[in-house]
Amino acid sequence: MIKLCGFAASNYYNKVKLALLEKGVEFEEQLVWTDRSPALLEKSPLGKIPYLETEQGVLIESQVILDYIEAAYPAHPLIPADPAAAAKIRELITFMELHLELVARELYPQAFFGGTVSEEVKSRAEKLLRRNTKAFARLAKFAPYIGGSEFTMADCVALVHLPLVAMTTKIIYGEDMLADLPVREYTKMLGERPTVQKVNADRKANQEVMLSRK
Ligand SMILES: N[C@@H](CCC(=O)N[C@@H](CS)C(=O)NCC(=O)O)C(=O)O
Repeated sequence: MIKLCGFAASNYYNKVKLALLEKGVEFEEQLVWTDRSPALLEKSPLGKIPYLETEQGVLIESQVILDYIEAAYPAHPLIPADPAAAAKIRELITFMELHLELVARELYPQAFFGGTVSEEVKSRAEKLLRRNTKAFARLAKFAPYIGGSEFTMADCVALVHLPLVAMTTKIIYGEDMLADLPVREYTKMLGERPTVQKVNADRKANQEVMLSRK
């Protein structure tokens, strides 16, 4: 059986977990912290999670993992069959990860982990996030799902990243840069799905464990 490795406080871990739950794929979970141990680097060369253990070997990078899962388990598709519609879903995913999450990630040490981030980094991220959140507002549909009328892989991504980006900008700049978008309503709507409830409950439990380790 495939094994999802990492920890449930991670947005990238939960993106994969939600997709597996939505598709009804059987999987195990293994708790792995990012400790840079040789054992971890053996599986995931950058020491990042999630990674997926399959019968054919280990896969890293959450989007690669989702694409593998989609191809290996075609039931309950999370990507439209039509190539153009599928590309629009992937466009949203790439946009959220490259232009929102990865930029906001620079700020997480100060926003969530008691560290500090230089003024230079904050100011560069602010410029990018102001521009990128405006652009995202033109792409995202919220109708009611992020890419339109169907739940897709892009929702597995939006659900885990958008609230984090909103919270980070609020903490660091005193302003939720996604406030003009219906992120809260969207998150609430998705929160009615049993799969999302499971992901959220596991995330909260793991966050407590994470805090107690410090
Ligand atoms: N591009 C990677 C990002 C994964 C990632 O950044 N994971 C974080 C946890 S949310 C991590 O492992 N951080 C530890 C580190 O970078 O050393 C993916 O999509 O899987």
